[in-house]
Amino acid sequence: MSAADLRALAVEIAREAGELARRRRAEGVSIAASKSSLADIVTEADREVEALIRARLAAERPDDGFLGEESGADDGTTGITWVVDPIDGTVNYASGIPLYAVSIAAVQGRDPDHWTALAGVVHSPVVDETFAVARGEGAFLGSARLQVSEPGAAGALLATGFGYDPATHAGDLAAVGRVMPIARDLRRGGSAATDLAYVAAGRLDGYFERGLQPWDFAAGALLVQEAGGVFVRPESAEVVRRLCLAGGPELVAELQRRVLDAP
Ligand code: LIP
Repeated sequence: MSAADLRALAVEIAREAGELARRRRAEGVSIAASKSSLADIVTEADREVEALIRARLAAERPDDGFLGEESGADDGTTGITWVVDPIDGTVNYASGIPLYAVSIAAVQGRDPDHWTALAGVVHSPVVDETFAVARGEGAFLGSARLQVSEPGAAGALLATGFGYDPATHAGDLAAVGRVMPIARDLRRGGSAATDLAYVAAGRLDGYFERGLQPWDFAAGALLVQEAGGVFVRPESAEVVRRLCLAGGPELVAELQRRVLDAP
């Protein structure tokens, strides 16, 4: 199956999963549990949507691997792993804030530092936007080819996020303070996958956040790369909450200097 075929399958499943998520949200959402902290929640819909995605992938690609936020990992035998966040922006979703997305990526390998992303989709059901990508074939929103943007004279429009652990907020806010001198403004949307898709689409100039999970960035990173941008997770002493950076090459280098290399 080509990267384009993997993309087509990811798009088909993501749109179906997004419709289920949207329908369940309209019916009312219940919190199923909290995970790493009280703020890190999972809804019954997260679990149901991931189950749908997993079942559809198992039917179409039974020998591939799977890595999902809610149901964990299974090794396959093909070397291809599907990396899935069924509802990225879970807190938004549970709170009724209409900014969440289904993120599905097909990668060659298992290790986020070494895998090769082949195809991906970030689908936003509320606004019905499907950002799709296949390696070497560009990133698209519908038929529109995506291209990252460069900051204007007023500075960069940036996005970031904060972890679920309150103990990390002071450091994250210090990083915000170090990047604001080059920013025109900052957005904190609550969905990393959506933020990355917006960087690929040129709606945001850049993005930075510590502590993302592979399923948060697997599809969005490839969107950014195929839209002419860079997505990096620089090695540092901070192993658990790795910094993710995305945007045009020059802006990402400046963000890294200000966020990672600063004292
Ligand atoms: C979320 C990310 C967001 C981040 C949150 C959380 P989830 O993913 O998309 O950018 O700030 O802490 O990790 O938990 O909604 O799938």
